[in-house]
Amino acid sequence: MTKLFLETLNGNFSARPPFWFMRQAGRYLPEYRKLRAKLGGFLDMVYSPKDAIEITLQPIRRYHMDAAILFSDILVIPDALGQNVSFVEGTGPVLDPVTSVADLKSLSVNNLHTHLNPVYQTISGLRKELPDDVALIGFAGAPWTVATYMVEGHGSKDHTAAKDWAYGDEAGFSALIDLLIDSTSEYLIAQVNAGAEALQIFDTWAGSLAEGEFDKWVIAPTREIVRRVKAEHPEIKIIGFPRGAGIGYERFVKDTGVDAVSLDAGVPLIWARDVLQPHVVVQGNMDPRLLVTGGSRMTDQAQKIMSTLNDGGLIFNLGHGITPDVPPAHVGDMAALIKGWSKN
Ligand code: 1CP
Repeated sequence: MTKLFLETLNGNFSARPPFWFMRQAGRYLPEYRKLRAKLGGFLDMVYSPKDAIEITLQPIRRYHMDAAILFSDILVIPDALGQNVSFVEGTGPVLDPVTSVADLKSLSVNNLHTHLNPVYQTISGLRKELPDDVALIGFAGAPWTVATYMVEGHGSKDHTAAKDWAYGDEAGFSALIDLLIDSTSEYLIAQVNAGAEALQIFDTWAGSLAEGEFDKWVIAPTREIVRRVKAEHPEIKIIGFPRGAGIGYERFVKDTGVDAVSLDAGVPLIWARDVLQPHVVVQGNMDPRLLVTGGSRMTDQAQKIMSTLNDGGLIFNLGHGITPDVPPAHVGDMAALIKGWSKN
């Protein structure tokens, strides 16, 4: 059976765009919250193939998106490198910060695949269980974004500690980024070996960097990861998400070698159509708050995205992840709208 999501990535566009939603598995779904309350630790769920498969399938059962995204997290890489990572209820991720080259000595790629083997098992299990027309997306965080968590020790909006290291000791910070390029490339290649059919690289904090720094810490590492993954798997399609990059999106699509780019809600649709779509498939970009709003404000914007961008390559998605306060019924309304959509 053909998979609309992969067809679009391969340049065969359809009357309606394929769709999935970032963070489509998670806390807005009562069945996720129930399982989470029963099972306890977030990372334990990620490293349990049985639970991770179930959580990945939950949104697909309800809405039959065109793609499922592996249930995992971007912070499994620091965890696999040997940094202490935990997820604290109500706080989010907490890590023992690494802030110097000396701290890097405690990290190593030696146990990467042993540690992440459950994730590979989740992927191969999902390939057996997913409906024939649903593609499976593997993912990782981009080096810059993962580094912000590793250096700050938690989520932050301004990334001062990571920037202070990057700007003040470029060689030292490069050693961290190189470690992340190595481990992330290996991890993504192993995901494809296990059965991932496309990959997304999440650079949530790309928009926080000054101009030259964006090229150094976002574009260059992403280009190197894309190069290494494609050297092993030339056919695999890779979606980049340099969130908040502004006009930097144009250099990102031209210089990294990604096949598709995920747009945050701030990217103007006509600019995306004229400047980005000639080079890559675009994905996005409805403001996730509109999924909370619902009704005609939500559906009008979805229609505007599809009528502006669906003459070229479009994967319908949000500009960022679904939040826990989204009513599941609104996600159902969106799924029905997109499945029934055609331009005229
Ligand atoms: O139940 C819980 O309390 C955990 C909530 C949760 C979930 C469901 C976290 C903690 N991670 C995830 C899953 C997840 N994370 C997925 C797979 C599921 C899906 O998309 O359906 C993916 C792709 C991610 C990616 C991720 N994790 C990103 C990049 C995308 C983005 O949203 O910007 C980032 C930045 C993270 C870090 C992270 N993990 C969890 C939280 C709460 C955060 C954000 C911390 C912060 O900066 O405040």
